[in-house]
Amino acid sequence: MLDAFSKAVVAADASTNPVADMADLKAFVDSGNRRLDAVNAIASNASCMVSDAVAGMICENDGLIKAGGNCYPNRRMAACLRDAEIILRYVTYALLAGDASVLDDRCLNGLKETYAALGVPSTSTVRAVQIMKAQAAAHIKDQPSEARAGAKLRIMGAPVVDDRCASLVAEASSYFDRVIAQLS
Ligand SMILES: CCC1=C(C)/C(=C/C2=NC(=C\c3[nH]c(/C=C4\NC(=O)[C@H](C)[C@H]4CC)c(C)c3CCC(=O)O)/C(CCC(=O)O)=C2C)NC1=O
Repeated sequence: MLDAFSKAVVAADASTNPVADMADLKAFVDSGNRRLDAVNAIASNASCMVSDAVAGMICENDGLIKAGGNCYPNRRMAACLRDAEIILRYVTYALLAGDASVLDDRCLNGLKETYAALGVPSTSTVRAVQIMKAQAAAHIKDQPSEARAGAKLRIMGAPVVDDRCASLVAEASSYFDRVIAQLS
């Protein structure tokens, strides 16, 4: 598992050079508090995000909870909610570390094959991940939609700067895209 610092050291070592991209590391340190706010925005809303994403996935395809569907019976429904929670958790780890390797190595490695073996429909999982990607962007920007959240609307109130944290939204989105690419 790597993070922004260890990755720079590994890259420098591989080319037997001193660590070169100090500008990138400085930017990582400078944005540290914003990064922690972004991680907190996701982690603090995780159970709501997961249940909403899986419910949305099922609303769009209710065959999943009928006999023969992969969220039927309750044992599989529980496994599905757990998997969505696992994926979201590893995305937040990657965002915290500023590096995707923890997500790749400990969550995505072999997941597509596991799903194929168990008959878990990857297209449906991808749909739930797409919903979590949109939710995460809204929470990092601290602009959850009133229309979608209803009574559960929750504003974190952390300061949001620079185009509503566009770079952290883009980085988090890239980790969700990694999950989607791996399962597609
Ligand atoms: C740490 C990383 C890690 C991951 C990622 C992980 C995933 C994972 N998901 C599994 C099962 C499963 N995953 C799902 C998920 C779904 N079914 C659907 O229809 C939806 C599309 C989707 C939810 C979005 C289901 C239903 C099962 C159980 C399948 C079965 O037993 O038939 C299994 C098989 C073993 C088990 O049931 O616990 C693994 C290993 N386990 C891990 O340790």
